[in-house]
Amino acid sequence: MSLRLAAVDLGASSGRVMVGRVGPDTLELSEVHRFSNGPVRVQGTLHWDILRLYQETLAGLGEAARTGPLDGLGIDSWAVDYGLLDAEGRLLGNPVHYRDSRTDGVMDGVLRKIPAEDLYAVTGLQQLPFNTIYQLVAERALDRATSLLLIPDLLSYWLTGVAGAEATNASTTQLYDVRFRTWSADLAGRIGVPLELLPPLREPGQVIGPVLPEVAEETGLDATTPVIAVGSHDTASSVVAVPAAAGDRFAYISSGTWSLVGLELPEPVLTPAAQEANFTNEGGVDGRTRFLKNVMGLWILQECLRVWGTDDLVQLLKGAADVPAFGVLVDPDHPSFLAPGNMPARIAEFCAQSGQEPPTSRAVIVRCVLESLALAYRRTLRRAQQVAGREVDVVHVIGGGSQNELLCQLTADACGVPVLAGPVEASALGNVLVQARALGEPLPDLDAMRALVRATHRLRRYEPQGRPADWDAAESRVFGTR
Ligand code: LFR
Repeated sequence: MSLRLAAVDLGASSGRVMVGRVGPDTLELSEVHRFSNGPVRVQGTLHWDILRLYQETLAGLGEAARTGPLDGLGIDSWAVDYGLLDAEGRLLGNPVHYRDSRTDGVMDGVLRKIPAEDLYAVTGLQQLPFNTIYQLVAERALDRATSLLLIPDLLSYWLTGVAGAEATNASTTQLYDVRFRTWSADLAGRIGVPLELLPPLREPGQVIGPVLPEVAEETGLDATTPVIAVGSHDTASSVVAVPAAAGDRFAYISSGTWSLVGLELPEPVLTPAAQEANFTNEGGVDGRTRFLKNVMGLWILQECLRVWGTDDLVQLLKGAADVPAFGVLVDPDHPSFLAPGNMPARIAEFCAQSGQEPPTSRAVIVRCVLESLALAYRRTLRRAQQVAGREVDVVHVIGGGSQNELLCQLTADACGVPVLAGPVEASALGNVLVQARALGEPLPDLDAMRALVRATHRLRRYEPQGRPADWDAAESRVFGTR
């Protein structure tokens, strides 16, 4: 016997609906619908096209229903962004994209009123300019809103009519008290957000409700199909699917538009050192802590491809593999790489300002991005281990970036430990695993879920090569001795 479950997994550059089959020895996914996603600029503001995302979700669920009856469905997406609803439950405008410039300078203003130490002591969150707390300070429609729903919660609300806030994603808002696992009334009050705006919290595994009759009619789903809260933050779902064995000393890199680099811990680390290093303590499934940092990720490369008008990554990677190592390097987390735009030009600019010859060929630019990412991974992992007092023997690279062989090899070389790459669709796997448990599949804990991922997915291993001293030299070249 196995369960048939739909995972709706929305990333910043693409979304997909997958049908998963989960049983005692079975964990299979098949993609039934894939669609593009990205910012839409309207009169100077970057939005998400949320109604199209909903429509694509319905289309995907319709495809899924055509493959046979479903036992449940769950939604995960990127974090921090939200829709505001009025008293009748209607959406007040298109959600704003976290890369929009409305938050420029907002963080500094808030930190003058709320000391960074106080924020960290309560939320344990890394400072990113687009955290929900800063978006809300910049929000214009706040006085008309009665409820705030994070993106996956908004879509679940449209599917079921039931509002709520799933905890792993709520933990990314910087309004969530990581110690007591509740909304922070104090922080909300201090930025002028009424607590009533924030809906009741729910845990991954909770059944949200059956799909509405109109949804059943449009998709062909059975009207009793439950929508289940999963780790609705995509990174929380992908960490569920890290194929580590019990007792392994592992780190992970959830590699997509962002690279989320860190450790899984039983408790948050709220020390001054953790704050200083700007590590986040995001909530994981089963109460785990995702102790990690955002590294800019494949975003820079995606934007290069967009500007070059090509999607032939394979050819570009071939070229980059032949470029000599340790040429041009950048700090991928430099704020100039955050907003959409001409990344090749911004890389050239970074090089000019740091006394390097700006790269002209595409191959050199791609090599530069990948080596710079590997360097940032190395630096982040070292800090994570120091600050959390843990050692790591292996790095699991999961998500789309696990298919990038050059990046995986560079990551192993830079970090000086083996990389295990895969699974690619980690978020969707974590999504269906949590649903399966909610519906009674005997997957008592994360170890059991991960054992099933290991037993059913082939991983690729990369051994570290090259000289560690070269990476030391590269690191001090880019970051100084900091
Ligand atoms: C990855 C991710 C990151 C989050 C960023 C913005 O898709 O969810 O975890 O920091 O997107 O929401």
